[in-house]
Amino acid sequence: MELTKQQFTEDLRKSLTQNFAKTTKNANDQEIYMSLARVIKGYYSKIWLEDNEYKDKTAAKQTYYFSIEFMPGRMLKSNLLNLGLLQTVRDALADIGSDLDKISENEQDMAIGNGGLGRLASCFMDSLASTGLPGNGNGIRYKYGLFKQRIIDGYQVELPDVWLTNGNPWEVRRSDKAVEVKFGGNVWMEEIGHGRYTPHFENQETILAVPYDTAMVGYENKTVNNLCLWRAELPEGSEVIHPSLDYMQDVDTLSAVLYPDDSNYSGRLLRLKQEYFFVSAGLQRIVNHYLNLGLPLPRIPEHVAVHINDTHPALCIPEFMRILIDEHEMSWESAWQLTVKTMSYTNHTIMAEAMEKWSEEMMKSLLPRIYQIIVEIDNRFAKEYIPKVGPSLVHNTRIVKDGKVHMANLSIIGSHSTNGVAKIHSDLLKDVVLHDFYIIFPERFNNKTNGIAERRWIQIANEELSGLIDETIGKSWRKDLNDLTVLKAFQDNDEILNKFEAVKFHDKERLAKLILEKNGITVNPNAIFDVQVKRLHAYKRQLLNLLHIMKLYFDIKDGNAENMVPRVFIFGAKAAPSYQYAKAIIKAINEVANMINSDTDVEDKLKVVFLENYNVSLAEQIIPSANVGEQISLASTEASGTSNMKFMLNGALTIGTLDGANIEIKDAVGDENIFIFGMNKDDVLEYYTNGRYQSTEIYNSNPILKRILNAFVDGSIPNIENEGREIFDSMTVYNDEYFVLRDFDSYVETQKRLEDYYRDRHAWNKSCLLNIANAARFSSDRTVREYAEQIWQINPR
Ligand code: NTF
Repeated sequence: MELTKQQFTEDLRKSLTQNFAKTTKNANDQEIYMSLARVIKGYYSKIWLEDNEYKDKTAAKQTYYFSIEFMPGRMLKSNLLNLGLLQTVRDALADIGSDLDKISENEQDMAIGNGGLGRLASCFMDSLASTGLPGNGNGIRYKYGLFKQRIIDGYQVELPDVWLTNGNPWEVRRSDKAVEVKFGGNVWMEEIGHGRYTPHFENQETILAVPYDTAMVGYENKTVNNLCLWRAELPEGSEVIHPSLDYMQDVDTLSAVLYPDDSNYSGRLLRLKQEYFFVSAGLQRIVNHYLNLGLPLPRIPEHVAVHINDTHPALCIPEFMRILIDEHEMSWESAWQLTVKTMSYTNHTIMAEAMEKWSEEMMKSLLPRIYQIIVEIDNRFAKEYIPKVGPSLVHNTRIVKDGKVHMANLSIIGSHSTNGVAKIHSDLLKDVVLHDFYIIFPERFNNKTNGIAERRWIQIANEELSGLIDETIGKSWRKDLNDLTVLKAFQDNDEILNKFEAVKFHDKERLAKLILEKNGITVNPNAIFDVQVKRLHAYKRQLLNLLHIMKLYFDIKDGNAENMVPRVFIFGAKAAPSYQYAKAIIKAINEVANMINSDTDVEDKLKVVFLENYNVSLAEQIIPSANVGEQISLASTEASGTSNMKFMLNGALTIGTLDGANIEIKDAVGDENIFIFGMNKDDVLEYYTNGRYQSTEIYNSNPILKRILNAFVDGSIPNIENEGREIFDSMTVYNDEYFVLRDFDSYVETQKRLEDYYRDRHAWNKSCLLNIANAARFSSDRTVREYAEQIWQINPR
């Protein structure tokens, strides 16, 4: 939008006076932030209103992306960038003696997600708006986001994330759009003639769902979509009949906390309540809005697509059926057709422990009507498909069995599309994990490789690099990332390559400063910055990284590292609070870090840094400065990964396995520009089928590994008596579930190759440039366009 510095400064002054009775001279940074946010909201709200009117007028089909997690991070710069105001506001603030970066730090990260799944949802929100696609989010407004991590004595300690204390300036509470969501009680069916039934309910608990809307502003266009987050409250009128304390507490806890488990299914009643809560509220609002437009219900799939992001919102399927049948008297057959046409589903993991399976008992007592509908869906599925595909396939794919409701099965049977998030992952779904479904519904399966919102991950996170790209190839890449390919023309131009190297060096200096401030560790910006940032999980194998660090440390101690290129290993990772083993690894990383960083023999050859409280904002500071991104999960276990794409876009080289999107990154950049090691998925599957892996054989026959692992239990690494034992046992007694030892040698060799390559500055810089130049296919703009065309059938404005 068009705006002069003067006009903006005027608006900010007004806002400061109106909201805080302050001037630009005596306001503090928090007050400036709040006032600024309100001014910005004022600017985009006009566009928001206009786009809503446009959407209503055209009644064009819209997508609703249901996700129990979102992780937008800070909104301020993102909104400024997308409105085209970043520079104007930066300059205007500088004129009044303020600094945009500092002001921005007063915004609490909106961290209502765990990791990859939630961040992907937010990248999609940015990309949908920025590609002009009508696509909205639907989720929960948790009072407490993902815990804040402190590291105390090397241990992870969790503190509550009270992100709403100062208020959230971006959200709009819409009380008039509140709906009721009902739980529990009894349901019985009354026959109303012609073989039709109507349900009756008693003793239900009613909770009011109040939506809070946040504008998702498109990049320099006219689109503003909506992220709708629901809060649980006492229903109106409940002050008349005095509610019990238990009930009031129930209402309060429902939308209070995000479950802090990543890739792990909890099975707790409150979680099931949360799932139904945001699903029911979201669908009610969609249907109400649709009917208010005066459109006929049987045509709803022409106007509405509902996406189920992982299985947490799978109750969309029976709830949509309930609304159509019970509230709008539709026949089962018609309702089912509409439901399958409207719904689509993404699977994000093949980890068995992440597969949601609710106990029938729990489902029946919490959601009696929904349970009935699920059973009916299941029975009809069996009746229809046993004659077509035989009893055994149907048995394997049934929704209700062994006393459990299988949510992935429900999601596939009740939708028209099931996709994985990278080629290898989608293939594994078809060939292995969901093979039986694939035989029954081959046309439903497809792949949508993940992507990242380039605006946040380079334009905002790396302004200096963005500026250099502008200088080199012009600015068109900011609108269309495909234009980055023009950079290929400069791959042998040393003058340009040196400029890119200089930007990386500045980024490293900035991170070095942050590391000194936060951890009190001095790191050398000339060292290789080698980064692994992601949730802590055994399958992601942070331990493999740590074992390699120990190897380098012993090399130094033995005097075998004379010519080593100095390295700084940087970690960021939260562990689920109940995940003992992951926490043991955090402790081990921190104790190894202390040991190495304080050992004067090491000098600055090797440093190890664990940055606490990894989140979106910290990622924006860390990723630009990486030389190397670690993507070392066991092949077949990481569905896609998305930090791999962020590193690539910021000119870091990947060291990784043939897993997730690493494979597609390798295809994009070529073998020379990525470091691949270890087993591939077929090697892994082979071990699974023949069961022949014996980690102790490797332990006993590999003296280097033996020495490293022994250090975990013989006191060489101080202060990890219990954790060291747990890790040692996992590698030996418990047979190393994720084949860390099996991939160790290959990893070490590849790290050595990488180090040698780093010495060749021309070759290295060229590879970095080619990573950036080939990053466009990992833009989430590309991903959402594929969803829009192939699954949702929605069109850009
Ligand atoms: C994650 N899954 C996968 O582990 C990542 O590989 C992937 O990049 C992201 O989803 C986004 O697709 C999860 O977070 C969960 F919860 F499904 F395990």
